[in-house]
Amino acid sequence: MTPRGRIRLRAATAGLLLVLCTLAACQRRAEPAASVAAPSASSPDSVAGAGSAVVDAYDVTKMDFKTPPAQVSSERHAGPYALGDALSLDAAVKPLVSAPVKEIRLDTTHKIIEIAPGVKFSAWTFGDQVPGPAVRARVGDRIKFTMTNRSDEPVPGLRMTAAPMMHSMDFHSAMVSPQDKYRSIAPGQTISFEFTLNYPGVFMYHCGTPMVLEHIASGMYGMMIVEPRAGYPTKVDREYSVIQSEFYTKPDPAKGKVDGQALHVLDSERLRNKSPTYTVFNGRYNGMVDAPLQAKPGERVRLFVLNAGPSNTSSFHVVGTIFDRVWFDGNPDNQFRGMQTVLLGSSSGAIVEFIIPEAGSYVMVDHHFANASQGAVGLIAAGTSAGELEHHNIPATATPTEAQAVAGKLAFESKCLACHSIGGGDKLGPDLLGTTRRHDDAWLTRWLKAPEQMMQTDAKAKAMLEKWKIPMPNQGLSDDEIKQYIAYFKWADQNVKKP
Ligand code: HEC
Ligand SMILES: [Cu+2]
Repeated sequence: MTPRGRIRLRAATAGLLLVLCTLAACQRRAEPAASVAAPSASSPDSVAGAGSAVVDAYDVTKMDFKTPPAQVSSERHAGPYALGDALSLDAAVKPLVSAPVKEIRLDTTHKIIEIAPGVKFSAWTFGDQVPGPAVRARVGDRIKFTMTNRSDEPVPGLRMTAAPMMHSMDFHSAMVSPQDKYRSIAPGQTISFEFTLNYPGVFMYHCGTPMVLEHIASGMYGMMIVEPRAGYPTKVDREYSVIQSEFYTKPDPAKGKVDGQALHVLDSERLRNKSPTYTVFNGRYNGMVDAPLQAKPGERVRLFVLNAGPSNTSSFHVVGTIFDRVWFDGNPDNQFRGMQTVLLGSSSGAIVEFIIPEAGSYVMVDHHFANASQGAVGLIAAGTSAGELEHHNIPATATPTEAQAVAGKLAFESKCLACHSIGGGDKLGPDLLGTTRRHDDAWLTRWLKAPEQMMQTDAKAKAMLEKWKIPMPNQGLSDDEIKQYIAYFKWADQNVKKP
């Protein structure tokens, strides 16, 4: 075939494809819930032009991209760090406020937060909290945003603080010039800008000042929920936000202390190696284990999930249920049904909805279990106190709520279940129910640290080996892990009844 012939053939194929695509689009257009690829701004939507009555939610010619230049002033705001009735300060997401203009203020601060019990971390924040407050709005709403850089205000109760510095705000829900709206402002300055929300989603916002990695890892992120113009197609009983993020910490080299506890600062070595010390939900190690989200059996729960990163991926899962719907990036047009997990890269979001099938304590985890073991665990407590529960995988074992014990239970289920049960009878090794009555903490610690040594030196251990014949292998446990196992065993000895 001549080159010219080839081109002609290609043109014909393209034409055919175009016709097919248009037909397919027309067909899809007949279903109101379905979506159609957005036309480019330069070529108007040919399908809508053909007289279709259904409105295209993605008609870019109807979107609003007009926004005046950002205003920067040296006015310093002195009131609350976060303002606006579209904001939710904790995991319970408030209902949508109907006003089409949403004024929000998120000031930046430098603050000491507690990531885990006793781990005080020198953080940078939006709205004086990590994560920053969740913003809730809907497509078509106008966001009027203001932020004062208050990073130079002294941290209460602490003489030494992180040096004041430039900060900025980058909303993934906006379509604006980054050089104008996302510019960095100095301590004491205030920036204001506005924009209209054109796409629904669960969007990240974060500081965009270089090194962005450090600003996000220090706590400068949050979620903006943008509902579709007509709201969500489902009705739910509960709505919560869950933000996963990583912390990279080391004890302060200057040996700073807060309330008598060691101050922790950003570890830039770990940060570059993507090797966090904590991976958490809503800013705290096992945070929602200590304060579970509430729901009732039979209820439908909607979680707004965001992986703020900065660098790792989340495989979000809820033990005990299946996601009836997953709206990837929080847009109902990106729908999956019957999902077990949702994979979220850094800054990806999702809405997941599910039914609570029966009374229980449903465990939210990053199913990358190395991440879960760093604190990305939470509970949805549904209709029963945790102590009365039975775990589905292990009969007669309830779920504790205290953080150490929960971590111990998770670790037990992954490392010890092959040879032990708790209250379920002997396996290769003894049933461990009652082990904290048979042995004190010091003995258990020594045993878990080095069973092979104990079997040579300790009389009790020698007797056990004689009875059980096979020696328990050294499990290579760290001191922290050993504390968690013992916390779990103690909890079990108080809460699990002998069957
Ligand atoms: C390969 C099998 C095996 C695995 C895996 C194992 N153990 Fe053991 N464990 C034993 C055996 C067998 C004994 C009894 C002593 C002996 O013979 O070594 C024992 C004894 C114990 C005891 C003392 C029992 C008592 O109450 O008197 C504790 C506590 C214990 N194991 C904890 C653990 C923990 C925690 C893990 C997981 C991190 C674990 N074991 C993993 C086999 C195992
Ligand atoms: Cu910043």
